[in-house]
Amino acid sequence: MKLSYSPTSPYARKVRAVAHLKGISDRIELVAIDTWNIPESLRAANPLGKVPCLTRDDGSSLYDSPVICEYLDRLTPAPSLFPSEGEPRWSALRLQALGDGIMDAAVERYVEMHRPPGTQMREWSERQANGIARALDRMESVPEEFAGETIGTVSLACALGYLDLRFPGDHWREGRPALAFWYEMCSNQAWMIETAPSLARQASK
Ligand SMILES: N[C@@H](CCC(=O)N[C@@H](CS)C(=O)NCC(=O)O)C(=O)O
Repeated sequence: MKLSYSPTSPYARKVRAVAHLKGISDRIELVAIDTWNIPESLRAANPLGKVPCLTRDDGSSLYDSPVICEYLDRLTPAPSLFPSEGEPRWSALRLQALGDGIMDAAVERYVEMHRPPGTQMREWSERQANGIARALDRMESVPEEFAGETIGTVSLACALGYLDLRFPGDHWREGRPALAFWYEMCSNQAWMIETAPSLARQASK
C-alpha cells in the first residue's frame, strides 16, 4: 500500500500512528506530497486533492483519515482502536471528531496566516482559535473521555502535536493540567515519537 502524506499533516500523522499501533507500518510505503503544490497523481487518487490518501495494492484508493484509519484497524485484530458497538464506539468516534475538528480549525488558521497582508480576516482566525480553545476546555473537564487508547485518543494527541508545531505561542497547556499531563504521557509513546513532524519539512500544511 502507498500512503500519500505530508510530514506535517496532523491527519496523515493520525494514519501513520494507527499503522504503527497496529504493527503494519512496514506494509505501507510513504509518498511525500507538497500540499502547496498538489500533483496530478494525488488528484487522480483523491479528487479532493488532499492528504492522507491510501492507495491499496489493487490500485483503489481510500480517503479521508477516518476512513483510512478504520480500514487499517480492520487489517489486524489487535489492538482494536475502533470499539465495535455501544457507548464506547460513540465515545471514541466523538473524540475523533473533536480531534479532527481541532485539526480543521488549526489548519484553517495556519492557511489564513499565510494570506498576503491586507487580505487576512482576523475575525475568521479568531473564530477558529476560539473553537479550538472551547474544544480543549471541554476535554479538560472530562478527563475520563481520553482514558484508554482508541482512534479518539490518537486523533486528539495528533491535534495537540499540531498545535505545538504551528501555534506554540498559544500555550494551550496553561489552565489545562489534566490534558497537559495526558499529552506528556502520550508523547513518550513510540507511535508519537516515530510520527513526529519532521522539522526539515515544516513549510507544508
Ligand atoms: N478531512 C480530511 C482533511 C485532510 C486535509 O485537509 N489535508 C490537508 C493537509 S493537512 C491537505 O491535503 N490540504 C491540501 C489542500 O487543501 O489543497 C482528513 O481527515 O483526511
